[in-house]
Amino acid sequence: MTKINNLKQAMQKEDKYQSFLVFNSANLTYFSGFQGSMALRIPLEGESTLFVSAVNFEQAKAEVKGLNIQLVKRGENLMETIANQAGALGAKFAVDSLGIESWRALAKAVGGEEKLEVASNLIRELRKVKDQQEIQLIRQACKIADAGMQKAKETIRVGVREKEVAAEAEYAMRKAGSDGVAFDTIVASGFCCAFPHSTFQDRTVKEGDFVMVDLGATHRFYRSDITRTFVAGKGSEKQKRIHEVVKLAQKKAIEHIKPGVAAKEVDMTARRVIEEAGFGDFFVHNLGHGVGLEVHEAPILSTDSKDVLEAGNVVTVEPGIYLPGFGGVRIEDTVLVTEGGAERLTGAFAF
Ligand SMILES: [Mn+2]
Repeated sequence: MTKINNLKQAMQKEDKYQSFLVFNSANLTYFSGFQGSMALRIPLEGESTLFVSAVNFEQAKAEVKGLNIQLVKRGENLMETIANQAGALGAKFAVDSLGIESWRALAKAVGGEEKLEVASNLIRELRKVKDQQEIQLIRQACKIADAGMQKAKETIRVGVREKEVAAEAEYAMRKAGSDGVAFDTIVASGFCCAFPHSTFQDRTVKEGDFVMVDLGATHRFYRSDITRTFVAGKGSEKQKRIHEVVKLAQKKAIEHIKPGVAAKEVDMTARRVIEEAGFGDFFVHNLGHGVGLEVHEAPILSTDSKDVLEAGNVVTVEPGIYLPGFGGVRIEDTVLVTEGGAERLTGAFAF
């Protein structure tokens, strides 16, 4: 229960919370290793309690170690159950995140909104730095994503439909052991590549089209994220030029990564390459984001990020150039920040 102890330490430093009440589903998985609980109470002292409804109770008992497991019966008010279990009605509670109606119900149960404080940042900071086991799971999710990308590459040809490429890639990932996709697979061709998140089209790939493939796998709740942009048939000089610029931007950014470096510096390193090539207006998103239990988490690689990189961070590096009406290129890998720099976790094949 190192993760829980780490949170207790962070709470001790703050010196104002009696308990941390966790509701966010990724945070619940993070601390319990289990998906399907309703809440977790982590008191400063003593055992933590996982609140589970009848539907998942038996599975939780079988799979969760080191936590009290409390059944929340059908019709029972979760917030009142938590408040009763927590006791100590004068105390202050840290909360990670809640919808507005649940927040009101919790406030009522503990005796006032002034007893609640949003402290999701404490958990954000913990989840940013992956331990060895988490890194191993992400590594495996990345390997599976590579298998999917390899299959996408083999499937892309003039005349193929976007959805067929996506289906083959996802099938390959399943066969390689994926628990599911990390997010909806994107296959975008031709002018659609100018939309960074194109999903609704089902174009038939034409000669000379860019084909952008963005996919990821999930392995025991941990995720991966990779993008490649291919050309069907023969590419033009302009296409090659754009692809080279994006590739160079990614390479320079990855070379810049090491512990102690500000995340915004890494974003700016890639952005500078693209600006110098004259495409500055067409890199319309952040350079990258953390990957773990969620496909978008901390740290963030953006121009206004306050994160500073640490060994154990896992981030994407994904520069792109998107030219309206023409198409676009994005190249993305999931990267581990190591003591010495960065290790690419995706991109095992030559694509
Ligand atoms: Mn991404």
